[in-house]
Amino acid sequence: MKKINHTSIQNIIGVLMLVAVFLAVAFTSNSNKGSKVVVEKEIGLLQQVKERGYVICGVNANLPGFSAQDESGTWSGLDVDFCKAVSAAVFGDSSKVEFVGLNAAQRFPTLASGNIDVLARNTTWTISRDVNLMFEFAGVNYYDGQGFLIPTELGIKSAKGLDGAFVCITKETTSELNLNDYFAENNMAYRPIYVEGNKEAKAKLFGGECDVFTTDASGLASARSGAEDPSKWMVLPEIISKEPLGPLVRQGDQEWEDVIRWTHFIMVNAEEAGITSKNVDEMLTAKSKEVKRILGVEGYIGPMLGLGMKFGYNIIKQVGNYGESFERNVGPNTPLALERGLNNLWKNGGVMYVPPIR
Ligand SMILES: N[C@@H](CCC(=O)N[C@@H](CS)C(=O)NCC(=O)O)C(=O)O
Repeated sequence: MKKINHTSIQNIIGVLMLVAVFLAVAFTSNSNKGSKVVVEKEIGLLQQVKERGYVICGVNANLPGFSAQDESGTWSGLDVDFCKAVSAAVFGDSSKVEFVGLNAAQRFPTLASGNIDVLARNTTWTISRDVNLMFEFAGVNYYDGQGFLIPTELGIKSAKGLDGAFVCITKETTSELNLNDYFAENNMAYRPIYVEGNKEAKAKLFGGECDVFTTDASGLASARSGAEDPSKWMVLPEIISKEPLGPLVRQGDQEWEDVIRWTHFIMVNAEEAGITSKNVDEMLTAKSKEVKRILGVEGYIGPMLGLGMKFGYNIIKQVGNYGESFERNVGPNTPLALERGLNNLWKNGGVMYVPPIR
């Protein structure tokens, strides 16, 4: 992980802006009575990101399918694609991203401190994170739920058979809270084995130190795909929670929040409209008005967001639509082998339904 310290630069910019605003107000109110009051507008994060030349995206350091690095240091995954899409939207170039790998405990302090611009790290949208921690979730890029992964030879068929089990659990996650609730509600006990992340959980589960690993079902699929023989591991049928995972930003910068939100929405809308990375150039001349708006051929969608006319085109051309990203990273033909399920478009039986580009 790269060490970064953007906070001090941001702090200096922040102080300079406050001084500018103060001087503008003081000057106009003391010596310019009767004339127009000019107050400098605070520079938002979108402008800061543009000036910096790249976006800083907090991701999971080690969750293949969602975000992970290969031996050469190249990042890939559904969340990584989202960061690239933001970069394509802002810069017309999906490569202008600095990835910061974060574990569960690091993610919120890092976002709050301003060291990252956006967090796209299999993070569940909950009321306490939204309201109490003062973040804003921009949407849901993966509808998930919590499950249990066990060695097939344990012979258990239901989570109700886990009374007394040694459970591998990641600290500072919704998984930890749900686990407590589920066992208490079912009058069962468990012995927690706390882990920092997937890597440790896999080592402890595959090494026999815990009987079961519990987390988001997508995380279980990712862990299982890393086993020497995945067929020796099974996911129990119970899904004990709702885990809507999505990107989030700090509260208070609506312009930036909108860029993040509509980056996701445009990827889903593109899938709905049948625009892919392969056919996007042909689609530029399609008759559909919706397609024209998504690709910036008609309308004024990009500039409304502080982006270029072609921001949608750039996202789809360089990263693809939501379905393409799903298939490439976590779908049936990947080691995670996840079905679209809830993440299918609403038209196809799922709950992926986003506001229109209009
Ligand atoms: N979605 C849950 C769980 C997120 C989470 O951190 N899950 C663990 C288990 S899959 C993880 O991502 N581990 C990867 C790692 O840090 O190595 C939340 O937002 O609290």
